Amino acid sequence: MARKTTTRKQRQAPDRSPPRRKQLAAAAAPARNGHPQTIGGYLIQRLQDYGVRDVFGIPGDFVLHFYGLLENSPIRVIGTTREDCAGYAADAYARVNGLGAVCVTYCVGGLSLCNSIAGAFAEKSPVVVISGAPGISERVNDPLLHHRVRDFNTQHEVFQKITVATATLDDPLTAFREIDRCLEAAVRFKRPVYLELPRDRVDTPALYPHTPLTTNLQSNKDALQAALGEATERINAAQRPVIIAGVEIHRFGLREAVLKLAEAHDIPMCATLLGKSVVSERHPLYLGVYEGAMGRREVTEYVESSDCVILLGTFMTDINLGIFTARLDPARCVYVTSEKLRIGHHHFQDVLLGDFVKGLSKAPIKHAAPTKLPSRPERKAKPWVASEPVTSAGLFAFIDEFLADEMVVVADVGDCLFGSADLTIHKHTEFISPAYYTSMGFAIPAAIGVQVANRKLRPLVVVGDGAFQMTSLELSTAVRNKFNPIVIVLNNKGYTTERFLQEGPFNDILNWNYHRMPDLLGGGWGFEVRTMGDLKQSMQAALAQQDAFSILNVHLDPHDVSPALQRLAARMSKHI
Ligand SMILES: Cc1ncc(C[n+]2csc(CCOP(=O)(O)OP(=O)(O)O)c2C)c(N)n1
Ligand SMILES: [Mg+2]
Repeated sequence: MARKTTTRKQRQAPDRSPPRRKQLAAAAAPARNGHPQTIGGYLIQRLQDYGVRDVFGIPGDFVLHFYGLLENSPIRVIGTTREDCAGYAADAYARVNGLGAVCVTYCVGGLSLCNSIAGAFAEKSPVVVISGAPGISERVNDPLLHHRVRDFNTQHEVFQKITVATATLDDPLTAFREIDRCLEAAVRFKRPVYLELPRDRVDTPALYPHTPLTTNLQSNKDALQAALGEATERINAAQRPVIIAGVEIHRFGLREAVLKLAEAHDIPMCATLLGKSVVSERHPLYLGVYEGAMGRREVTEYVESSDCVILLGTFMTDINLGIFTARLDPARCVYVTSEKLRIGHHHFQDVLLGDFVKGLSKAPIKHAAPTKLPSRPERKAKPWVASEPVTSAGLFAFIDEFLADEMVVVADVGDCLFGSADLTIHKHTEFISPAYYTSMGFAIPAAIGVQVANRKLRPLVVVGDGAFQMTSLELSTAVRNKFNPIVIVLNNKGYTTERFLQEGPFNDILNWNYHRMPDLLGGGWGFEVRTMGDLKQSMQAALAQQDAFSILNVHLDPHDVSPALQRLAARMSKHI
């Protein structure tokens, strides 16, 4: 495949002499025109083969040469302010694009990525972590090189715990196959992988021409048939089957198959909080988010009284299940994920999620359409008075009215997550949040990742003041790249979610002038919002500002929370 090796970026690189540029461009390219296939060049080639067009990160001396290669390849490097932010951005990029990548320096960069990559692992988001490392030739006599922690393998060992595959690309005999193996694992398991590239191995040529390896996983035909037969029988025997679609339906590209299954047989559908928006929330068969006692009563009752609950690609997490308040009898469930297939109490092995879901959508299911679906909440926002102070409930009702088709809601952790659970997401895949791992600080860098992946999407970020203080400087990257997220800061003067569980001074934080971030960053538009009238005006202005980010500092009472959080907090306080 011919690959472009000169780009706009080359013209911008000011301090590289022409011969050096040529050398880098050749190394970034695959083997052709007599240039050798190198470890660094092959990695860049394979990333592109998997659809990665952008890599997030911060350089350092152990990865600088590889950065030079990236810069001279068609891949765009998006610099961030911190490595953990690069990880969140790559995670969100992966959720939109299918695969994401982050490239950092040894230990100081890599170890700073751990939390965001752990979140990507927990929530099944495939991110390729590339870390530079000291050269193999530099390690003779075990020197104490800068950034080293314990020994030269420390960082690699840490990442073994939070990724699905790892490799050190130190040997040209194995490096090319290892790249294939790790990238394949990321895509197959939808989890992060780790590749460590010693700096003196970036240009190491292959010992012989390497052809990319891909494996084609297949279900065991008999097991698939038996599972489909049993599931069909159960659904046919049921009076009120219901589907719960989870996050894996999105990750494995099975949305169409689930819709086909639901539509062909008039089976109503719910989503989980982590999988929210996996099916369009405007679909006539869509009931709402199922979250046990935390969710809307009508949805909970419909699901829990169903005689056949078909759980497709859902994680049975505590938050998804309303802190384990869900009452789902396994004997009445068909439960399938990429890791498990259980029908009632029967377990099946070697059946791929995709084969099962697609198979079920074509199965001879015969079942009468449900006579009555639970009513959906009245979508008409309550009339409000311009002078009335903004409340959490009022804010989310207002946002619900404002949501436009091209918007992606990116929710952080805290009341913003629970409040946004009740928003109506117009299309699919338009709700992104760390709803299971729940690490604060995800949303702002994730919004950057969304717009790097697809500039046409406009993130509507809902974030608490506490979470905002963790990673808000990543708005700097929005200014640099002329991105235009609309950021709504729920300024309740502290950690209200925690305040709800246990009051204490540790829940107080400094009240920043969030709306003045644009002064600091030299770009963007800031608005201070106290009343519903302010909210309307500033949202209209923010929507009109297409060329830069907007930030709304929404003052809320420190004890005002969404109804969903009230329900959840009541449950959680029983466990503390
Ligand atoms: C990285 C991280 N640190 C700590 C927590 C624990 N925690 C959960 S919610 C919360 C408070 C969030 O505050 P804020 O972002 O202001 O949202 P609010 O609860 O006020 O809506 C904390 C500290 C966490 N989830 N993630
Ligand atoms: Mg807060």
